[in-house]
Amino acid sequence: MACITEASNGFPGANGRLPAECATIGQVLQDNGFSTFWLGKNHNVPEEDIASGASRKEWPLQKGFDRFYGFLGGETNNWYPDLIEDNRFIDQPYGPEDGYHLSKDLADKAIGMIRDQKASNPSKPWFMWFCPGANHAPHHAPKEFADKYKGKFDDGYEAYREWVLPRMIEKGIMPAGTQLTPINPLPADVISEGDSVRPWHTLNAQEKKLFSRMAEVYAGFSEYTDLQVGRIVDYLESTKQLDNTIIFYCADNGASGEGSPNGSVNENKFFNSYPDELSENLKYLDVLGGPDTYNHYPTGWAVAFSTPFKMFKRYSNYAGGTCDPLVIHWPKGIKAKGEVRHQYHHSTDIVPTVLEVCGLKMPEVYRGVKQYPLSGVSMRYSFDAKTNAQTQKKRQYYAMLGTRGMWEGGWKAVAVHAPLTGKGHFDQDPWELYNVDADRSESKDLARQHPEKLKALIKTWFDEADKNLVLPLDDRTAAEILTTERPSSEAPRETYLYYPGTSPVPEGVAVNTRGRSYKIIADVEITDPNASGVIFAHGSRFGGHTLFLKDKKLYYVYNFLGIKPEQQLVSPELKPGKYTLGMEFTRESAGKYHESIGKTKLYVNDKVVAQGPMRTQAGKFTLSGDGLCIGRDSGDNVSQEYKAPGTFTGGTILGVGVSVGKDQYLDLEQKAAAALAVE
Ligand SMILES: [Ca+2]
Repeated sequence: MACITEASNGFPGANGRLPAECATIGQVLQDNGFSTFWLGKNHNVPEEDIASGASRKEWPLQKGFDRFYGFLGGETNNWYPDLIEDNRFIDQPYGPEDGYHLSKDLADKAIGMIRDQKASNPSKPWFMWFCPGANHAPHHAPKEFADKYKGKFDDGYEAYREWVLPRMIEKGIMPAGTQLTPINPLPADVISEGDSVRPWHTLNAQEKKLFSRMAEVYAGFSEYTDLQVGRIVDYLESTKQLDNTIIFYCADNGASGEGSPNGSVNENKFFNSYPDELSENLKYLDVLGGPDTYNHYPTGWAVAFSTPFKMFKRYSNYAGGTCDPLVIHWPKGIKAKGEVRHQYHHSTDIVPTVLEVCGLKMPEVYRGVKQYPLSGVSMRYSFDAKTNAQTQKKRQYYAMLGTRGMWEGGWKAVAVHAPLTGKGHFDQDPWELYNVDADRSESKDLARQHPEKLKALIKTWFDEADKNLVLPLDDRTAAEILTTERPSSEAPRETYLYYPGTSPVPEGVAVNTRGRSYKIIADVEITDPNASGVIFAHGSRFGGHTLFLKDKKLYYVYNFLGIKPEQQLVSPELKPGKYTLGMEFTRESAGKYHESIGKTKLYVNDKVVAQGPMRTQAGKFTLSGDGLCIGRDSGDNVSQEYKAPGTFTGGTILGVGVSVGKDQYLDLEQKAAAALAVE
């Protein structure tokens, strides 16, 4: 788990699976009589296992959790989430038009799980890991929550940093004397352009308006989710459980720079290495944060919301990428109220704290396998410690996507390297040195003054990297990592057959049409002259493709990263009867951003009924959710010509073949018909 499961590279520390040497906190607590609940994000399942028909081995219920309600993967649409309940995919209980938002649904289900437990097993203690989609992208907030922050960010991100740091110092969150760091701290030959910040004064009026709104939406998303968490706390209080419940409240993600210098209304462009355009983004100003956008603010806000530190998420070397506030609340066990603790700690220290508080030890052997020792230390001592007391943590390494850092005894070494650059040359990276006990924001590089200290810390980094299976380092670009083919229990095939009535097939295991020619062939019987609906669909309004009947005509729509207009081919009217309906995309060249450029033909039986130029995406349609469906379009709809789920009616779909092989369409038509006939 050196990185996200999608970036697994096969080396022992990065194969995207929890090793048998690492029992989870769920397994340890479950074995000790706790009920265990997990809600929200679980990004620990390998992509090939995120499918209805796939192995459940790495799913939360097999990892020590009695219940699960949430999504598998890095993020999901908060209006149209990709939901799993326990061990199966489910459709969302109601839609955004009826007030759905994932944060709210998760809070409802969290309360429901505790109630269920109290009804049947009231004597058992419980453990809950609650991880909403917030504040990860996409930044989705009910409009009235975003509107509460109208005008609050109009002065820009530099002004926000200057405003917020004195407030942090005044509240004791940051030590007095903490310095602001530059908004673009890395040299031009290190940083990738997409991670740089455009100074506010260089923006035009429209950009300022759009960027401010993006921050308002983010703030609204945060407050809305906080309110939902508050409902769980209220429930605990009203049922007299709050006093003896220990709550760790923390942002798991931190401020993220995935929005690029201009922000995005469709973050999927970032994952396709396709640039955002201001004129395109401005069209969405009034609906930002709603179901029409898959939005992310620009890098300037990521820096501002990481004040006073340098950089943001993905930069494991600087505190802007790693440091988060953590609140621990436990009325019965902590005498202090509303106090601040400055002891350095790391997320690896939470499990040891939970175990100590519960009077438990990590087992040395679990299910016959000798366990790796826990890498963290308990924070229990800090509950009664003085604000500035010495930390009991000795050292902590950092590594992510080629970036790395080493904290030890109040000092920190930082390799000057940016993630996802594909630059490599790790052995030539300069290192910086900070005395973070005296300089929390890592503002004064002391590498020249203390070369021996720096050398020792770099050596410690290599010791820790060795011990924790960190090597080899990997700084390939997002597009390179995400589109790398990985070993799979199902080898890639030339032809994929899909059927109606199944769960959506997630993109990680579905046919890969990226960067190549492909054909879709459906065997359909139309019985009603007004038959309509989706035959084949994959993706959402932010990118995807779909074959459907509407107004008696066959449509093929390729939605390129949500950029309007949709690319459409439409047939003449069809009468009832048996048909082979399909399309063929022939890739001719690569565009500037590696998108495929080519031509598409629409077929009714063996006749071309429409054709035209088309471009297709270089990267995936979604990071998670909105899988491939037959007979409907799950989650969010790919085309605005219909509304999800767009269920097919007025006929029968026997099956749909998708081919990425070299066969001619007409040969394939016969082959697919033969294959489907025997299913
Ligand atoms: Ca969909």
